[in-house]
Amino acid sequence: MPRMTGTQALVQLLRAEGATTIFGNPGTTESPLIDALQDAPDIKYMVTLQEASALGMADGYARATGKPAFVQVHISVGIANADSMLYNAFKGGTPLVVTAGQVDTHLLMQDAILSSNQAERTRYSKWSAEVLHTRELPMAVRRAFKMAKTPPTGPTFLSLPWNVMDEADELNDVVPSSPGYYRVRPDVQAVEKAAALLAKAERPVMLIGDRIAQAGGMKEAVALAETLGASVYAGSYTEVNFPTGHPQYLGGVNVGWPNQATRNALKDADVVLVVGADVLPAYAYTPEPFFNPKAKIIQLDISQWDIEKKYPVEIGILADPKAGMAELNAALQATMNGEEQEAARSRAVTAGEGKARRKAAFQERVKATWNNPVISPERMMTELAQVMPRNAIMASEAITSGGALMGAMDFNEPGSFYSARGGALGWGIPGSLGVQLANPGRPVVAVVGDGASMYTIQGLWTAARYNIPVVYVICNNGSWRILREGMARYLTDTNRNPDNELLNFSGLPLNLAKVAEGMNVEGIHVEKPQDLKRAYERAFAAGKPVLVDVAIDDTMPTKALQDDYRPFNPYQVTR
Ligand SMILES: Cc1ncc(C[n+]2csc(CCOP(=O)(O)OP(=O)(O)O)c2C)c(N)n1
Ligand SMILES: [Mg+2]
Repeated sequence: MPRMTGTQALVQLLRAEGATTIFGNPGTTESPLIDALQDAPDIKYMVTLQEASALGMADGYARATGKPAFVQVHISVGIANADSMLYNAFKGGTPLVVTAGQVDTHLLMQDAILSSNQAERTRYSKWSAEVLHTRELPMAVRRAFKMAKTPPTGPTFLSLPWNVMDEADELNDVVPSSPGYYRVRPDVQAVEKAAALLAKAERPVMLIGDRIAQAGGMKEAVALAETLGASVYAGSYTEVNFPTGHPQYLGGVNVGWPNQATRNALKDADVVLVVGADVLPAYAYTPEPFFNPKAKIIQLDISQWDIEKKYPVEIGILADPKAGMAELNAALQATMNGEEQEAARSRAVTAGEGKARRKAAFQERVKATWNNPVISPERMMTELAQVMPRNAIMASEAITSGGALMGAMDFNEPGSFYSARGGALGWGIPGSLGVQLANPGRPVVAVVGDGASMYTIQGLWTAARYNIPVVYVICNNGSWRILREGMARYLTDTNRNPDNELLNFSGLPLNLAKVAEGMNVEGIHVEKPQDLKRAYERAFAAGKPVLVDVAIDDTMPTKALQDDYRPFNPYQVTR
């Protein structure tokens, strides 16, 4: 049997798993792997200055490659720093193998400095463990990769004690996880029942989510939606689950603050087909239900947890979304009679008209704000769309400017759009670097809120360190605008002042161009509308990371927000 150290086995396993670009922020407990990489020039370790950046970068890389990415963070406290991005990966289902060093196991009983029960406290993972013996290391690494990539995908965690990495043992199973075969086909009976129900539906709505893109099922989603003539809404759209330019795609439903538009989109549906999505994970409670109580819900997903998690479901179909939608579409085509097909075609036309109205309304808004002295988000995104190369990939953490971004651009190809998910701020700066590393031949543009950028701003240094040519575009509105919008909604129908100065940067806007310069990234600060286009052009021509910091309008449509939303709120009781 070959004799080797834990670290030597880990290096071999990384190669065998194809994880030769890895991410980390090391400390002394991680010395064994850092040292071993001197002898493994084929494994590229991307150094970051903080663990959240390492996780964010790995997240972008894993999503864009479709394979688990390997991350090394520092013992205990490094996990704490990484936790926000680990939460995002866990919620969004990004396959990651996260590791942290651990003190020598002989010190665990002594409560050594920085040590903790790491496997226990890494809760945002599909599986976590501490490796106690060198001989177990291959099994543990293999299992970590296998669990990360098995749908529903997600992060796993291994705690690697120093002595386990240094000790040598006879290791005869240094072999990677097997290729996964995950095209789980649906139950035939469930498909027949769902097809029968959908064929008779008069006002079907399709609610789609990210596990469609993860399964590579965009085309199948389109085919199914077209057969059905359904209006399509995204419950989550952090990857290209459906071409945004398709006439039946009517946009994302606002799941954070359920508003009237969301209710209107869903309330008339008699059958709701949910595919690969968590159904409406709102964070603001409203007592009114989203769906018509008589609506029948069909849920197709590879996540057994999400099927029927909240709402009663007529038919739950546990299957790979791509395979499941293909079989459902075939069954539906075989089931629908001529009249039903005609009705579906006419529904599709109506949906397309609604889509055209939305597009026209956005163009009106672009026109109305074009010559404003302060750049509007609409102009900012429209000019970006005009300048960015056609094959560019978007990585977005645009927050309140995200609506303008989606209005100004279409994303019709799988892999052309990624955005932050899970809810923790800080994905944009490092996540886009991971996307770029996975797509060396294509331009990547990262659109990031000024507030969001600060959670992982040190990622810019990593961009400079490895000359990763992401074009950063900052939506600089001098505030956490979404918090101000949330406050306005919260205080609807009260006399309370929603303009709370804790929620803006108090007249001290960030100059992100200067911050970028401090991290060795070229920064361009833009205030005048007429300077915007040239700044974009310069950034895309640079062939290196550049940050364009765009000062944009932060006017709040308080009344419109309040008109649209009637929350339960404590002040209403005493009014
Ligand atoms: C780690 C973390 N901390 C705080 C929050 C709360 N939060 C959500 S959005 C937001 C503000 C985002 O501001 P910015 O990026 O400037 O976008 P804008 O709302 O101005 O468009 C904050 C602070 C969060 N989601 N995650
Ligand atoms: Mg902001």
